Amino acid sequence: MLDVQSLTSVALAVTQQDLFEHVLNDPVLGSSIYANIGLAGASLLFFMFLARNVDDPRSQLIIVSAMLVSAVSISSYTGLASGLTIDVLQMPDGHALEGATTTLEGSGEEVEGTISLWGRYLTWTFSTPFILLAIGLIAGSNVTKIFTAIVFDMLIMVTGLAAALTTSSHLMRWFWYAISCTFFIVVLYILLVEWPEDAKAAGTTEIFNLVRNLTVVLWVGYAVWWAIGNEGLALIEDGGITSWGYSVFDIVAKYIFSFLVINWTIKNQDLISGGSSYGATGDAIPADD
Ligand code: RET
Repeated sequence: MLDVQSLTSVALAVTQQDLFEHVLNDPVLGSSIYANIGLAGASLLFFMFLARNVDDPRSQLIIVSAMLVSAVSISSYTGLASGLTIDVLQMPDGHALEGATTTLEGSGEEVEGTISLWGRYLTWTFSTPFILLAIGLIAGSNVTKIFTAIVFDMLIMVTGLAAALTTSSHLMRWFWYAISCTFFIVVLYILLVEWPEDAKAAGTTEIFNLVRNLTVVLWVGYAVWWAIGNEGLALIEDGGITSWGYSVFDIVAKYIFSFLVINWTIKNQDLISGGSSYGATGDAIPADD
């Protein structure tokens, strides 16, 4: 039998279309997403143009890696824009936004919960490894260190996603956050202690320091922003402003970062080159030059 309570909950269920329209009709939230779809697309085309004449395989690997950051980004922001990878989540007892409501901008309907752009954390799992691969290759690091940095990095993002999606207990949200930060320390150690020595040996210290510093400062910024944004302590309660923070970090950590890497690589192919057969796997290995 259908009672009044279940009727209300049916009426209040947030659909994907509600979320799509919410993004569309909230200028702050919407612009934080649409701007990045445009920027990611434009960067991809621009990087393709810049690198059109590069034929050294190791330089190409660094460039492709940097370009993949934008390729993942356009997919990530499309997920958010379509409402596929966002939700209105009801925060557990003890969270600053426990019992908060959100007005859906499309329908004007008020629903319980706060907006979560959880797709960001999901897709960072696929974009940030390419940032680290590019930095590790520039530093001339070995497979062990690159593998370690990348796997722990992916775990940062997956556990960050778990922190965002856990609604059962406030403590468990922060426990996930603490696990994520612990993995982050591993990545920071590699960036700050291991790779500088490798970069020195490779003669790439200058560009390494530039992109490494940019990365370390911004990545710490993401972690702090999560803690103070609507999903953490909610010092910033608004989902749109929280989202713009990440979007600004993304613009520097992805597109500006990639431009610096690609532009430098194009000009320093001699230094980066591992020979024309670098990475070859078949019998038809061209003669080494
Ligand atoms: C989270 C929350 C949990 C604790 C930590 C985090 C770190 C996130 C970082 C994100 C970097 C994202 C980039 C995206 C570009 O594509 C998940 C926010 C430590 C470091 C560079």
